[in-house]
Order: sequence, then C-alpha cells, then structure tokens
Amino acid sequence: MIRGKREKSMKSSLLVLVAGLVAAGASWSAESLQDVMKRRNLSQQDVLAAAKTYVPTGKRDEFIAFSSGGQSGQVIIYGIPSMRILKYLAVFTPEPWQGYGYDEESKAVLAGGRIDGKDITWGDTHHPAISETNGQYDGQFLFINDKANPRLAVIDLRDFETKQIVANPIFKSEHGGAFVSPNTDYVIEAAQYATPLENKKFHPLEEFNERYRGGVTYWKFDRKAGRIDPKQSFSIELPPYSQDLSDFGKGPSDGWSFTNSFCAERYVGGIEKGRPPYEAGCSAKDTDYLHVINWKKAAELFAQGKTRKINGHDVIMMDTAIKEGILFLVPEPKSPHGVDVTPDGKFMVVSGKLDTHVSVYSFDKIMAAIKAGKFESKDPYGIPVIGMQDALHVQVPLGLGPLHTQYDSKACVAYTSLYVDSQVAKWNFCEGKVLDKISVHYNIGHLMTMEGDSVNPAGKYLVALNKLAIDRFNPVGPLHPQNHQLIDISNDKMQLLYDMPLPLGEPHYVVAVAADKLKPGVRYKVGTNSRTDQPSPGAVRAGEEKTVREGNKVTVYGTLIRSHITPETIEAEVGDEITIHLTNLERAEDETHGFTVSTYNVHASAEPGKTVTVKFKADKEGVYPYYCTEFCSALHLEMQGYLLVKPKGWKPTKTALAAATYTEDDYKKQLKKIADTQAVIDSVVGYITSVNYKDFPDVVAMVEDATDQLGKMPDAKAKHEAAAAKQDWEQANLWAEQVWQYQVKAADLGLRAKTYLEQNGAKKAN
Ligand code: K7E
Ligand code: CUA
Repeated sequence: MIRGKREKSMKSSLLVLVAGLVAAGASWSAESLQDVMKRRNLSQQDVLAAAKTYVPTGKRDEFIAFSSGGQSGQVIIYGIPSMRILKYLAVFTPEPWQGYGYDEESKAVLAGGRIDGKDITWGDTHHPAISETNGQYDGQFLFINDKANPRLAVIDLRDFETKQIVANPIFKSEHGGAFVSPNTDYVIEAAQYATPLENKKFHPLEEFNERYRGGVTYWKFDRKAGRIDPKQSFSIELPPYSQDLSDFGKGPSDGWSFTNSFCAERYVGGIEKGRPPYEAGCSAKDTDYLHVINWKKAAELFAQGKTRKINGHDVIMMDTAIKEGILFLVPEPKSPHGVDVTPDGKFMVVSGKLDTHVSVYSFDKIMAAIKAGKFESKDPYGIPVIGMQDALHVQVPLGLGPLHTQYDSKACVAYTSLYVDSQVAKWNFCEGKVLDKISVHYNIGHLMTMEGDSVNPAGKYLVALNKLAIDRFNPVGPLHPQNHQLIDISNDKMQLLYDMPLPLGEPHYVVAVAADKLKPGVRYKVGTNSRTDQPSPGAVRAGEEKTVREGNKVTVYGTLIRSHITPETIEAEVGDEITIHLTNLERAEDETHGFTVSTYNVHASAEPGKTVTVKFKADKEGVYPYYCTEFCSALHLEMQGYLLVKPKGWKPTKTALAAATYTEDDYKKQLKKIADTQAVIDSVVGYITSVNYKDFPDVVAMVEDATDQLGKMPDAKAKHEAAAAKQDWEQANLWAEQVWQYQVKAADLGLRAKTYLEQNGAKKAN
C-alpha cells in the first residue's frame, strides 16, 4: 500500500533527522561560552545584552508591542524583550493571509473607510493607542489612525481583528490621533493640514485665513458594543494652525485635552511662484500654539445641541467654544512635535523641533490663569492666549531636535527623543535636569516605554523608533528597513540591547502592554462572523451543508474540518454569482483552514469556529480547483474540490466517474489497520479519562473535536460493511479508508491532548 510505504519512509527519515540533531547538539554543547564569544567576536557587554533579550523556546515575552505599520496601513505586533515579530495585523490595507479584503466579512470593514464613495486600500498609520480603564491599560482594544485619509480603526484584542473603520467627515488629513481618554469614552483625532471643513465648494488659498480650518474630533467609543458611535461623536472647529499631536489630561487634568500645532504662521507656500517654501514660512515665528480644550464641557455643549452640522457631523464652532470658555491657547516654541501629559496629570511636556528645550507646562498654572482671566492677548480668531511664562513650570535644554517624551515608573523621570542629535535624553521633569543620554542609530522619531502612556508606566525597557537605519543591517537595496532599538532603562545608565529591523513601512509610534493583560481567545463560537461578532447567516453545522440555487445565484453553505471541504464539487453555469460560506468546525487551538478558488481573487482564513464568505461572478466557463491554503493536517493537500462552470444548457455525455481497482484482500488489510489504530485510540482515551482533563478547557476542546471525528465512524462503517456484503470492493475499501481517516484525526487530537496534560501537570482523576 502506497500510504503504508510513505509512512514507513517518513518514520525512518524522522529517525535519521533525530539522530542528526542529537549529534549536532553534542558538538554544539562541547563549545564553551568563551569559545563562542571568541569565535563570533562578542564582548561581555554583547553577551549581557543577548542574555537580557533572549527568550528560550517555549517561553514568552513580558510585554507585547503594537507598532504602527506606517505606509503599510497595518499594525505590527512584536514581543519585548525578544523583539520577535508575532503578527502583521491587517487594518487599512488588504492582507491575504488573514483574508482581509479578500473575504466578504472584512470587505465590509474596509468599506467603512470609503471616502467620497471611493475605496481606499492603503493607509498611513501613525499612532496606536491601547484602551484604558482609570488611566491604566486594560488590554481590551487598540485604536490607530490613518494620517493620509483621515480615518480611525478599532481593533478588538479578544481576537486581534479590525472591527471598524470610521472616516472623518470634516478633515482631509489627520495626524493627532489616536489618543484615548482615561476611561476610553473618547478617542481624539486632530487635523493636520487645514482645508475647508465642508470641502464641497472650491476655495482658493487666498481665502486660507477665512475659509480653511483645522479641528479636533472626539470619537465616542461604546465599550460594550466595542465600536465607535459616530452619532455620539463631535468635533471642535479650530484655526488653520496645522494641529499636530494631542493627549488627554488625567488625574487632576482629567476632562481637558491638549493639542499642539506647528504652522501658526498660516503660511501657504508657493515655491513654484518664487515664494519662500513652506519650511521657511511655517517656522518664521518663535512660537506656535498649544490648544487647551475642556472636552468634558465640550461634550455637554454637544449634548445641548450647541453645534452646527457639517457634512452631517456635529461641530462646535470656534465662536461657541470661545464664548463658552472651553478653548484657550498657550504659546509653545518652535514648530513643536509632541505634547505628552505626565503620568500624574500635572504637567504637559512639549518639544520644539527647532528649539533645544523641552517646555514643561503646569496644569495648575494654566487653570489659575484661566480662572483669573489673565490672558496676554487674543489670536486673530479671538481665542484667549495665556502668557507662556504664566503657564510654564520649567524649560530644560536637552539637545537638538527634541520630538517626543515618554515616562518611567520612577517618579519625575522622562525620556525625550532628540532627532538631530540621534540620542535619547533621560531627564527629571520636576527639577528640570538631565540625568543621562544614549546614542541611537539614527534620527529617532518617537520613543516608547512600557505602558508609558498610562498613569503608572512600567519602566524596564524603552524602544527607540529610528527613522534611518543607514549602516545597521545587511544592505537590501536603497530602501532600508526601519530600526527599532531596545534599551534597558532599569538602571541609572541606559543600555542599548538590540537592533530590530522593521521591514513594513515606517512605524511612527508603538505602544506596549504587559503580556498578561491580553487574553485573546483561541476559537470562536461555531458560526461566528468575526468582523461583526454576530452569528453568521451563512453558518451551518456538520451534516447540514447544502448548495442553493436561486435564479443565477448559487449559494454554498459549507464546512471545513480536517481533512475535507464540504462540498467537494460546486456546479454552476457561466455568469452565475457564487457565494460560498464556510464554517470551520474545529475547536482545537491553531486548527485554521484557508480557502481559495483558482483565479477568482478570493481568499479566506477560517480560524476554529469562524464562518467566512467569499463571493464572485463565475464569468468564464471552465474548471477551477479550490483548496485549503493552510497546511492543517497530514491530508491537507487532499482538502480540495472543483468549481465546475458549465456553459449554458450543457448536457453530460458521460455519466460514470473513473475508478481504481480494489480487491477483497485490500479490504481485509484495511480492517486490520482499523483494528490496530483503535487500540492506540483506546489507550490514549484510557489515559485522558484517568486524569482530571476536564479542568483543562483546551483539552476539553480537543476531546470534543476528537469525539466529533469518532462520531462519524459508525455511518462510514455501515457503508463499508454493506458494500463488502455486496462484494463492491471499491466502495468497501474507500469507506473503510474513511473510517481510518476519522480514527487518525481523533488519534492526532488525542495525542495532542495527552501531551498537553502531561506537560501541564494533570492529576489522577478521583
Ligand atoms: Cu512620525 Cu507621531 Cu506621526 Cu513624530 S509622528 S516622529
Ligand atoms: Cu485545511 Cu489545509
């Protein structure tokens, strides 16, 4: 028998492989650490750094980082301290592995990001934010913005899937998001490049000061639904000052938000007309403006209807904001980038890209000035401006090109990136003194400490997000990867530990959460549309599979389970619209099946329990194989089928399928194989039921899957016995083989369960 032979040769090659590994292991361990250090030219420092980052096989990372994927429009997930990449999470851009943009469920999510009726299949992701409860990361949701096409995405961390994309109704770009309020009731987005808010009628640049506007949007997050509620969201109209990054107040400053800006000059360029370029006109003055906004009061004004509808969206106009006393400005030096509220909520740290200082503003002083009505002036739109000296706590000279600031677990300790100096400065924001500096490679943008945006940062590690890698890695052409450098901040002196090339767009910001706060599931409730979290109307259970034709619409309600797709043939006429729903019936962890149909540009990833849908028009007659795209079991390649697209009015000329020849002898061998395998199953079942397996949900799931497989055996057994009685050896052999297939899958699950129990300390059942 071919299969028997194949197994035997697989077994013997396995033995050879194992023997080889043992031999290699022996020679490897004969080398001492000193030998390796000498051979690879490693210093003590290198080895220490390696020991601080190495995560041995089977062990896991302490923190999980969610990095923006820059121009890829995705989120990059990696572990800290190992810096091992775990997933590229699909957000704004189609991603085939996850079926994102290739199955109907995810296409519906992407459709939420359409603007002006157009599909936008890329994004420029900048700032991820983790949901917070009382200012602490809770590990439930992730938000990220698209700067290029002003949109915001909601990712549920129960399954790490993008659930929603909302497009900003009044901006044309958006940079100052995503940042969350301390209880994640709102997610903020600030415009970057000012445009007319309605943007339905053309207004020339000559009308910039009068007609162009910036703003901030407060998206209401409904935590129970796990979605943004656009109807409960609102914006505040702001001057055309190129609003940049934002942050929410916390603790004493809860209820307020802060947004800086970088072109308060309102310059509009024109290099092609001989005017000085933007870079000159936007940095001519010494100061720009920090916007200080009472968002809790703004939410009340919105509730009272003190808004104007622009493009169907509620906007609190500047006049209202000024009259109601919710909007103030504070000068900030010079072309700033980054406003970061300290964990205690008392200070706002602003870095001027073109100023060597970081400016630490005091929330108390700002409030005192507002209360006393002490303003130095009004801006051209009538917004009260608080004097810089009336708001400053301290200014600290740190170095050239300060950009972003993050916080340590130690009180008053902050880290600021210095873009021009290519350094990270560690400093004390209470006393205003520099503590340490470390060089990075090269031109750092953002930096990030563990849980560094929360009310109690975890310290330990810092990641420098360097814009240029230059000479750090093996060259891969003129386009270089980005360089994320891991730095140990647990001691007084910072220590550089690791360089990680990031090969997927330019990440702008990254956030990291303690790994134990994340509790993602391993399976869905059977029949779930994972993008809506609702039962899929296309779901069926085992045995209920069907294909329905209505007019020219063919709808398949199918299932996936090791190792077959039901149905295995789909018949259609040319021109039919085909919809295929597939439910993965597996419960075992990591038993994902994929699905595609040749040349129809569809693909779906069906994790255990998920129902996926692909849809296309069968526009050309012919034969199209479909198959499972994940190597899911030993008979994965056999997980296949044919879509038969017939011409209209086609009639068969030949009606019998070709068959191989089988004998009674073959059948007897099948029966022996089945009996032997049953003995293995019985012994595994004996072990599992002898211990407390019910205390292990993962094992219970595997046992359920195995029971499912075994449950199908009697039917196949009856069939092979009936065929044997009629001496139909072909049918007898094939149905006996199917019995064995069910056994093999059950045994595979049983062995996995047994290993799991042994490794996780199962005890004798009473
Ligand atoms: Cu690149 Cu926060 Cu968009 Cu700074 S941003 S570097
Ligand atoms: Cu299912 Cu391969």
